[in-house]
Amino acid sequence: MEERDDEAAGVPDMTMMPHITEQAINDNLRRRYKYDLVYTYTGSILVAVNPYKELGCYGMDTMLEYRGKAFGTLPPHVFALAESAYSSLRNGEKNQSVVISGESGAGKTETTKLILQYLCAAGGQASWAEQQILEANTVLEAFGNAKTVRNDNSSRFGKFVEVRLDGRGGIRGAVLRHFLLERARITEPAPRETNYHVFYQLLEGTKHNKELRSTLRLRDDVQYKYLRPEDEEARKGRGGEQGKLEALQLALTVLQVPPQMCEGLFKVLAAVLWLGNIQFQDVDGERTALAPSDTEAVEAAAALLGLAPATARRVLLERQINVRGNVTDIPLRLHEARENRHAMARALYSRTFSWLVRHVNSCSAPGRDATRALGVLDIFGFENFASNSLEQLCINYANEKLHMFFNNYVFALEQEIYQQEGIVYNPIPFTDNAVCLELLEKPPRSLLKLLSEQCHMPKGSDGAYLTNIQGEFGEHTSFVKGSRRRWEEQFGVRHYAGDVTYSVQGFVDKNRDTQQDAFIDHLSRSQNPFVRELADYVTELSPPGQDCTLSSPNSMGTTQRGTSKGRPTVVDTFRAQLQSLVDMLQATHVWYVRCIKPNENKEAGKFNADLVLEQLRYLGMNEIVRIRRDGFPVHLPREHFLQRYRCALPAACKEPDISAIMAVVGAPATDWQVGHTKVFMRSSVHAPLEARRNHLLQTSALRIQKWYKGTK
Ligand code: AD9
Ligand code: MG
Repeated sequence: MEERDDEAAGVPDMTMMPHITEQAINDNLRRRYKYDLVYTYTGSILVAVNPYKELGCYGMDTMLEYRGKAFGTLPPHVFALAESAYSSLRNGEKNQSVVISGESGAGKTETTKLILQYLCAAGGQASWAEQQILEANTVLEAFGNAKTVRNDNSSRFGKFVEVRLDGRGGIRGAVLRHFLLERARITEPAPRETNYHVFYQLLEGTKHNKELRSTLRLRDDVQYKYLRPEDEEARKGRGGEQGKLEALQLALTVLQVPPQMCEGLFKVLAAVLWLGNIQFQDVDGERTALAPSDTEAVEAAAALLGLAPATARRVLLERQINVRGNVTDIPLRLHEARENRHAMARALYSRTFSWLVRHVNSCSAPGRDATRALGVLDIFGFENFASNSLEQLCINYANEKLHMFFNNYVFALEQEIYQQEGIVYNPIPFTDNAVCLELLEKPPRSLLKLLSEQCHMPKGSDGAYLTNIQGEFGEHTSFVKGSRRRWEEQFGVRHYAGDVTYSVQGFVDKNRDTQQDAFIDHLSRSQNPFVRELADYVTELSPPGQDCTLSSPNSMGTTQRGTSKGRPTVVDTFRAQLQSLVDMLQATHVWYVRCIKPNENKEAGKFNADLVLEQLRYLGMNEIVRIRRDGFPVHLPREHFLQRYRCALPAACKEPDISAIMAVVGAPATDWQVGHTKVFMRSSVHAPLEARRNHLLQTSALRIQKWYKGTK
């Protein structure tokens, strides 16, 4: 790192820049990045550029430095934001939440961890509840993260962690919600990508624990297909698995998973690996058999799942249909049997993930006195791949929804309040994504609604869905018809972050997500107690706020075609979950962290200005900086303002008065206004007021201490 020249190192708060343009914002971030200054404010919004290296600024000493300090009094840092949210909560203000956004690899998950670490440290002595919150993260990362081309530790699910506190600011527990675990990865990781970390941790860790290895029937000389052993490229950059299994086991212990359940859970993971190795062969075009030379995989999977081998064979080779109460076995064809086995593996894994989340929630459940909440949202960023499916549509829909929420919070509501309060301001236009969101979700007819409708029809198909939406939305400004060549397979959506083309193949099956009921039924009678628990609940269709997963095509081996009218589909559940998330965020004070990815190569010190510009554009940073500069983001009711800052006035001043208080910190008249009921300020006024108040409170506390000692 070069020696720092403060002027060349840009400004710490972009609302202080003399000229606001995309170029100037980009340039400011670049200058700061050069000196490892990865955090920059835009008023109270934190912009974080991924350093891709250890910065050494996250230790306990730094945490202590930020403890109790008002926002803006120290250099920009994620701890300053965490501290502000935490102290607002302690001061009795409304519940707080932090929304972290950015594309894959931008640093959302690392930011989430830093915020949680800060909160756990701020709560004072490390308590059991704090320990559990941090360990829950170890478990979720092992089961929900994987190496992708964009990120070696990519989260393949969204999460909202709500830390609950008591009235004194002590952490009493946490509540976790998760969204859309990517299921295709369990059976088909994309080229150059890996399966979930936990599989590799298990294989590496049991090399040193022969007993566990033999219990799990894992073999050194067997290659597990679900791990893409042939893909050298995928394994590059992996490693560092040593000690991870022990860490995972320790985390499970802290989370009070009983040893018997732990073993059961590992057995399910091993069973998933063996399921991937089962070989089928065609009998006569109609029926399928297991390859006679290779019985080990089936036997191992059956034993690990606690099923009799004959039962396992039956669910692998046949499906059952239920016609008016008469159950008939129908043999599966070769491709059906292969797909059915993948569906089993995905169901087992995603149910295990949901089980873990529920378990974490039950064991770190906050007590009744935990009335305050500070939530952190780490949700998948916008995705646009060479081929996009229903998973991407859901992810991008979530981003549209949060973008709308952000716009509403930062621009629309803000300007509405100015108007109501009679504040003089220059209206700032912003890119509104309401039209796209309407196309996606507005009842009665929208892309998602029509998809669910299609799934309720016994003969519903991807093709019919595509024809429907092309007819319905052909003229919609946010709908892009597929190119003439791919007219029968694709459609596009004009998202706020760019156009995305979706391939419709598999939409209907993924959205129905029907499962082989017979398999689940057998699981409920397994010898493995953990497996019995997995059979107990239906992850996919649980009520909003619980779990939601999305599977790959799975039409085989089911007793049901079509989904009855009343049964919610995957997108129905996801939509309800998102809405409940947004409603909840709406009731809180929201803090924003915008993570930026500086280059595509996961490289430290490299700032690709074009790549950053693209992100700044779709994040609408230009408008954000302007509204934060020209607007008055801090509003306090007059009474509250006077009560809070009257301490800044000399004792002789009998009648507290807003202008007198402002004069004490030398606030220029352009930086604050008094509305009908509230005082409006820029951060440049609010920060020194807070600093002055803190300083006065501290000195008077010291004086009281001295006086008290003197009286003894
Ligand atoms: V994804 O949408 O889950 O694929 P994220 O969550 O946005 O993505 P993540 O937080 O996982 O990205 O960060 C990616 C990598 O960047 C991490 O594994 C670290 O190697 C690196 N990173 C991110 N933030 C920091 C940081 N503050 N300090 C050091 C960081 N390294
Ligand atoms: Mg992540």
